[in-house]
Amino acid sequence: MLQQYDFKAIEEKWEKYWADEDMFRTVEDESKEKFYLLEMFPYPSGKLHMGHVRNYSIGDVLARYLKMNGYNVLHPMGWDSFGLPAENAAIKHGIHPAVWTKDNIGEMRNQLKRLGFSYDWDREVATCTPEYYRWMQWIFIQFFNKGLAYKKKNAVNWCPSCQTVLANEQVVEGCCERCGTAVGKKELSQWYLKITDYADRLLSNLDKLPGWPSKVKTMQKNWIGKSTGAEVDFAVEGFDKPMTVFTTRVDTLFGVTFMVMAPEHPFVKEMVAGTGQEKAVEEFLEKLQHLSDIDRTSTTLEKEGVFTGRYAVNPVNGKKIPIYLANYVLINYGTGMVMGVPAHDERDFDFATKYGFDIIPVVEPPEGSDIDVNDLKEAFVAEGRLINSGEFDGMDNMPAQEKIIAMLEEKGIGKRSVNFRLRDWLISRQRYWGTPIPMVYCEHCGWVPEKEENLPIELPTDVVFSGKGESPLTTSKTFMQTTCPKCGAPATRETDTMDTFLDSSWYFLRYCDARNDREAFAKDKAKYWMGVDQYIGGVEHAILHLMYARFFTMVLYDLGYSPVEEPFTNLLTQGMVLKDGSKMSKSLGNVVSPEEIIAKYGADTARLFILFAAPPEKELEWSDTGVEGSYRFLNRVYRLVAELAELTEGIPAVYTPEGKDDKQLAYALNSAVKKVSEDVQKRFNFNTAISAIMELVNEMYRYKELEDINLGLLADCADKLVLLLAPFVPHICEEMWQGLGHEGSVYEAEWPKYNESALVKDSVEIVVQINGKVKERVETPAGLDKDAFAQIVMENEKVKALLDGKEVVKIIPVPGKLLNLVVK
Ligand code: ANZ
Ligand code: ZN
Repeated sequence: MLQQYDFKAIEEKWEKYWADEDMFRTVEDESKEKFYLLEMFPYPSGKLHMGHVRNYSIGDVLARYLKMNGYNVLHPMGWDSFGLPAENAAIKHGIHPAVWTKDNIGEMRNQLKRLGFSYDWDREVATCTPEYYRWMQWIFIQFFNKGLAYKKKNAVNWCPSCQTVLANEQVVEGCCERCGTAVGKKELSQWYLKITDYADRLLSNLDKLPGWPSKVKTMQKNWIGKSTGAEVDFAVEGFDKPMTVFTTRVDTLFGVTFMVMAPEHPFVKEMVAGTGQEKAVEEFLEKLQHLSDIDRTSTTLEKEGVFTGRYAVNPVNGKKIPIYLANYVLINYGTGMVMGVPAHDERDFDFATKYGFDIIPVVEPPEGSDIDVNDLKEAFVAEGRLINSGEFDGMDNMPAQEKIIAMLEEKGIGKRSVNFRLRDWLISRQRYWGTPIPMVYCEHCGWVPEKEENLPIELPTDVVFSGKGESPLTTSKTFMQTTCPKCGAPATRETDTMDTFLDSSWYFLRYCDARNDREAFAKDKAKYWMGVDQYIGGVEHAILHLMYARFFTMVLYDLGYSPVEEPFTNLLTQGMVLKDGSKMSKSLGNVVSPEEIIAKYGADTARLFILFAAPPEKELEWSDTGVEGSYRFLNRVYRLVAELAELTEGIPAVYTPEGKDDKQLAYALNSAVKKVSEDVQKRFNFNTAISAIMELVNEMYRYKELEDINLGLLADCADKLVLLLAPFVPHICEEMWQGLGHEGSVYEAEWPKYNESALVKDSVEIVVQINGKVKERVETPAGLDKDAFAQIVMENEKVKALLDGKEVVKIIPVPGKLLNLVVK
C-alpha cells in the first residue's frame, strides 16, 4: 500500500480491475435474493453534469451496499439517445445525428466509468440503435393491434421555431418547452396512443404504491384529473340536435341562465346558419386563433364570447336561455359545452356580468353566514341548501345531486358521467432522429402495420436536414415507397417518428434481457428481475415519464408480456444541485464540471462530497470548501489505514475490550456499523451514515496514540472502517482493503455486523453548563437517576472549582446528558 493517497493511480488501477474481472456482470440466480436498482438513463448530450453525478452516486451506494449484503443486484445503464439536439447539430454543423450521438455516448460512458459506478455494461442499451428500436416498433404494433394506437386529424400545438408538434405537456405557459417561442395551432393528422383507456387504472393503482413519495402520487393524480358529474341534454329551439353539457354541479341546474360552447365545436356552423349572427361569429373565431389552450384555461383570461343567435330550453323549468360561444370553453374536455350558472361558478359569474345575464342563486349558505345570495359580488361556490329549485328546495346541495341525476335519467335527458383531464398521448413528431412509426398507408387497406419480420424499419441515410416543415424522412428517395403488407399494392410509409418518451417507457424491461434478438425481452428473465426495487431520478420526471412508463407496463402486462402491472416498486426523487442558491445552469454561469473536480481531487472525493452534503431528496448546495473537506477526510482515512496496516500486520482481529478506552472504541465501531447499515438501506440517510464513520475515524486516531492499546481491536476497526466506507468511495477502499492484506475485491467481502453488547455504555459523558454556557465535561456511570446523577456531577473536583465562591440557585439535571446550573 502506497504511503501517500495517490488518487489518480488508485482510481485507474481499480477501474481497470473491475473491468478486467467483469465485477458487476449480473446473471439470473434463483438461489439469491434479487434487487433491481435503476437510475434514470441520461440523454447523451456530451457531458455529464452534477445532477447526473448525484443521481448515479446515490444509486451506486445502494448497489454496492446490497452486493456486499448478498443480493443479486441488477444495476444497468444506457442512453435515451433519440431527440432534437442531435438533429439540431446535424442542421447546424452538418454532422449526422448518429455520429454526433455515438461520440457523445462514448464520452459519457468514459465519464461514468471514471466515476467508478458499478454498472453491468453488458446490458447497456441505446434507444437510437436498430437493435433497440426494432422492439420499440414491435411494441407499437402490439398497441395498434389492440386498438390503442390511432391516427386522427386535430389542431395541435405547433412550435414555429422548432417546426414541430408539441404535446400539451411540452407547452409551458403558452411557449415551447425547448426554445421558449410562443406556440401556435396547426391542423395535422397525427398518431395518438389511447392512454385515456387506462386513466382509471393509472389513478386507482397509485394506492398500491406505498413506496412512492406522496408528492409524486399527488402530481400524477392531478394530472389524470378525474371529475365525477353528469351529462345533461338541453333542447335547442329551431335546431334538431340537443346541447349536451358535462357538469360536476348538477345541483345548480335550476340556476342556469345561459349556455356556452367551445368555438371549435362541430355544431357551430350549422347552428349559427340563418340566424344573422354569422359574421359576428366568424370574427370571433378569427380572434381566437392566437390563444393556446393554456391561455384559455388561465384564470386571468378576459372572458369573451359571441351570441350564436339560438336559445336552449332548460329541461327542469322550461326557461329559454341564450347560447354563446366562449373563449373559456375547451373543445377537448367533457362535451365541449357548458351550462352557465353565474351564481355559483366564478367564470360564469364574470361572463354573465359582462353580457348582462340573470344571476339566479340556487344554493344558499348555512344560517349565520353574512353572504346574501340575492346580492352576490362574486360567485358563491361553497356548499349549502337548495333554493329556487322546485321540488328539491331545502335539500343539502351535494346529496341532492344524486336525486337530480335520478330524475334526469328517468326522463331520459341525462346520465352520470366521469371525465378525465388526461388526454390521449400525441406521439407523432415531424422529425428524423426518432423511431420510425412502423405503419404503411395503402389506398385499399388504410393503415397497415409493417410485417414483424421486416422490422426494424431503419432510418434512411439519404435525407436532407433543413430544419423546416415536414419530417426529413419525406426527403429520402428510398424510404417512403413500399408495398402494402396486407394486399401487396404500392403503398407509402408513415414519415413521422415517435416521441422519445416512448423509448424510455419500457427500457427497464429491455435491461432484463438486453441482448435478445428474438424478442423485446424474455418473459422468464423479466419475471426474475421485475419490478424495479428502487428507481432513482429527478422529480422533473414525476409526471410524464413515470405516467407513460406505468401505462406501457400496464398494457404489456395485459398483453401477457410484462410480469408486473406496475414497473417501479420504490421511487426516490433526488433534489437539485445548486450553486449560490440557484440551479446549476450554463445561462447563469454557475456550472461546476464533474471533470474538473475529478481531475483535481479524484472521483471518490466528488462522490463523498455529494453524498455527505445533503440527504438525497433535499437540494444540495455546492461548496468548494466542502469538496476540500471531503478530500482531506479521505487523506486522513488513508494515512490512518496505511499506518494500521503496518502496525497490525499478521494480527488477527480477535479481542476482548478491557479498559475504558477499549470499550469506547468498540462502542464507536459498533455504533458506526449499526448506523451505516440502517441509514443506507432503510432511509437513504447517507450524510448521517458518513458522519458516524467520521466519528469512528476520530476515535481510532485518539486510541492508537494511547499507551496501552489492543492491536486485535485496531485491526478489526481498520477492516470494518474500510468495509463501511466501501459503498461510498469505492476506489480508495479497494486499495486500503488490499493494503490490509486481504485477497480479492472488498465487494466480495461480507458486510460487517454489529455487536449489541458493545453498544451498552457503562459510562456516559455529561456536559456541565453554567448560566447557559458549556464549562466542563464529566464522566458518570450510565443509568443513574436524577438525584444520584446530579450529586456525582456536583462532587466532581473540576465542577467544584468552577463553583467556588458562587451561590447555586438552581440545578436542572438531564440524566445521561446534561447538568444545567444557574449561579449568582
Ligand atoms: C355547471 C357548473 C356550475 C359548473 C357550477 C361548475 C360550477 P372540472 O372539475 O375541471 O371537471 N366545464 C365542463 N366542460 C368544460 C369545457 N369543455 N371547458 C370549460 N369548462 C367546462 O370542471 C367541470 C366543470 O367545468 C363543469 O361543471 C362545467 O361547469 C365546466 F356552479 O357545470 B360546471
Ligand atoms: Zn393494401
